Amino acid sequence: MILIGERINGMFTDIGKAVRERDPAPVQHWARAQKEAGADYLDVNTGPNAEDPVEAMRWLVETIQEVCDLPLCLDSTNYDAIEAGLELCKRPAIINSVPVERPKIERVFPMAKKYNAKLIGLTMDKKGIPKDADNRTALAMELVVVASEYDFPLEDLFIDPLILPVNVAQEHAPEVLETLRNVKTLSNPAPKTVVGLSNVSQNSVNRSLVDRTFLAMALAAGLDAAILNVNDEELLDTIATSRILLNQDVYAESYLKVFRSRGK
Ligand code: THG
Repeated sequence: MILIGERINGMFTDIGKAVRERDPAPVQHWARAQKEAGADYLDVNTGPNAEDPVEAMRWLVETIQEVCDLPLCLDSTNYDAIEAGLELCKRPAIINSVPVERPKIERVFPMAKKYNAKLIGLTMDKKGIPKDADNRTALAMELVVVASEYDFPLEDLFIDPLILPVNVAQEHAPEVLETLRNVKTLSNPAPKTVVGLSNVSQNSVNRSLVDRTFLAMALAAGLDAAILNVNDEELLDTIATSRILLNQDVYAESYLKVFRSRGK
């Protein structure tokens, strides 16, 4: 599975402050720590309160790339900020994200092709996030059709069925799992799937347990990638164990150790 480290996000107090004060230390600390933990990509989000999101994104990308060579997942609703980040990225990035809304689609798909970026498409439109799997799947299908229109490779499209906090939107969780299963039947090749895992446990108790239980279920439903807390060791052990139980890795008594040494 593709691990996208969630930690460089202005939603976290230390990163929000670092962005405001242009202090590289916390950003570079988390870039190194997430790479060390086994991240494949780093999510980069200036946070909701960045004064000038375009300049903040430029600063984050440059600050990260000074100490870390991982590819980046540029996370913003501001496409000028995403494009400013793409211009600086040394390695092909992931654009995070685009909903099913025409003007946004028309801006983002050509941008993804120009910068050879992968793209996360959200199962939401102007009306918001549908409650049930059928309507989420219908929006995923629209994204697949759009990708074909733009001649965008389906294996570079990640469908995000948008998991919500279980304490306030419990009925969404099984619908997200069903959507993950459905997406794999939409086309050949099928698009990939991704979730922002920590959403599920926001404001709930025992967050790590909620995260890793949902992740095991999502992996069984075919999940390919997640934006997640790569520094949660039990979460990574759950991925390794799920891979064994889904017969995706060969069982060995040392399987946890083998998984944790990936990429090092
Ligand atoms: N889909 C896509 N992108 C996403 C999301 C998604 N990007 C953002 C988010 N959701 C995924 N990243 C996070 C990062 C942090 C948290 C949740 C999801 C989080 N933060 C603490 C909190 O709110 O409790 C911050 C507080 C703190 O500890 O300082 O939980 O779904 N495509």
